[in-house]
Amino acid sequence: MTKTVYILNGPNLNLLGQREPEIYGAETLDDVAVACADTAKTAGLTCRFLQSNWEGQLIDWIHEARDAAAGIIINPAALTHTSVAILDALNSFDGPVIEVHISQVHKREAFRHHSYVSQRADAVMAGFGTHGYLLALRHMQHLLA
Ligand code: DHK
Repeated sequence: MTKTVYILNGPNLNLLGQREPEIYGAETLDDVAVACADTAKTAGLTCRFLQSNWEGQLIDWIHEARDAAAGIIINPAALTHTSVAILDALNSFDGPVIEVHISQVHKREAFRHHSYVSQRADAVMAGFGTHGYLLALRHMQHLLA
């Protein structure tokens, strides 16, 4: 049976491709989901790709992943910089966690430089555009081998 990786996306990422394309690019979140499914298949993994604008929904999916997933890739979007609750939920998960940011957050406003999630993440991707999700999946393959 293939291992499942949850790929979780936080607030406003449903608008990917429309919102600030000069920062986040022209690809839509559906494009990213298709590319992730493809890369996961090549890597011998199954991915469940999810997005919510609601912090509680993301936390419920992290709890679900405790039994259903071998690893989590998460772009918490703005909740990266504010959510102790997402950090606490990730601390309840035993497998590898990779944090992804499409943009290079350290080149941006100071409030984007701190991440609560980084205190739990085993690896962090920032500034690779949407390709960062695919690199994260490849690294997840390595971590789960
Ligand atoms: C996405 C967001 O929506 C921002 O709030 C984060 C992140 C950065 C990204 O680069 O994917 O600060």
